[in-house]
Amino acid sequence: MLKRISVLILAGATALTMAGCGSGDDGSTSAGGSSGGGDDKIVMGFAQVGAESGWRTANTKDIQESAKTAGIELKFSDAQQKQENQIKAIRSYIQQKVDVIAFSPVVESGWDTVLKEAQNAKIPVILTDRAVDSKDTSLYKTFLGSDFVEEGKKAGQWLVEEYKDSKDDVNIVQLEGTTGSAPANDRKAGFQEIISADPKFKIIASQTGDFTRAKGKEVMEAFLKSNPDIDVLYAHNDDMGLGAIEAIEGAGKVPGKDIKIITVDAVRDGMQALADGKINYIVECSPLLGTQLMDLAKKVIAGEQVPQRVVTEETTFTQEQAKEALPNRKY
Ligand code: GYE
Repeated sequence: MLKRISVLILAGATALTMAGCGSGDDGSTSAGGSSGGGDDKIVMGFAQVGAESGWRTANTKDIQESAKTAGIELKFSDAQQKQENQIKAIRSYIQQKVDVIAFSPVVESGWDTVLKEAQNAKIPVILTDRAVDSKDTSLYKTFLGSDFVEEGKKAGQWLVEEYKDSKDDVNIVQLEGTTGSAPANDRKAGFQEIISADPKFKIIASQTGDFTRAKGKEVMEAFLKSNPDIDVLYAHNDDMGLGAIEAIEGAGKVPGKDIKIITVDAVRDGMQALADGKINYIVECSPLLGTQLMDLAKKVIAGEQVPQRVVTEETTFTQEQAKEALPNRKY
């Protein structure tokens, strides 16, 4: 009984804090259950990008599990890689008066209006995984995710090292992520910065594969048809790389040997292909953002100060390292 009372008191305190920070001007909060979770539970609206890759599937699962563990009620939507769907989802979370909105923006641009709407409704927003290019950084509380420029640089550094003794041109094809997305923009820029130090590195073709396996295969088939002499493929994620491997094998070439392959993510299927010698190097990008996201949400709702940027820690994998890491890989 006592326990129940103290839970209620705590819940009351949380509800008050939530009223101040998130649930609008109705001081008593959610008597009618408008936030959907009763008074004692934080309600988070999460607008996910889609289900385009192994990374995304792992990310979604981790967020759902972490919400449960943290005792946060999660309203979840999948935008199928379309910005308009994400905007709709965010508007519906605003209408439902959730306590906090988190989302992983499909593309970088075009968010100011809807973020302003959330701000006017006093609902804090947390960016997860991908960034927005809004000038007004007060539109979101914090941005949790990887440094994609750094990932691109790591990919470039491996390549420079791999070809350090070669004087010949190195013909590179690039499979870009979703056009306009932060990881596509930044992984391209970071890679370019490193390889441009030596003119022998030539990007002979570069096109989006939308972060999917099917598109990666399709675009690689086209690359192979128009470019007989490809030395290296740089794919902005494992899935596009895995699709490209099918195209390369279909063209009678040996992935990892005839064409060297660098990818980003390090999901299980990618790591398996790396261990099997079909990929040469993977730059890790961790999808396990859930626990940190829930912690940040609690802090933001409690009115605590949080850093504007929280960068995920990541590593890289060679073929040998992939063999070692695979048995314990969680996703
Ligand atoms: O690398 C890719 C996914 O935004 C970091 O999106 C994420 C990227 C990830 O589709 O596989």
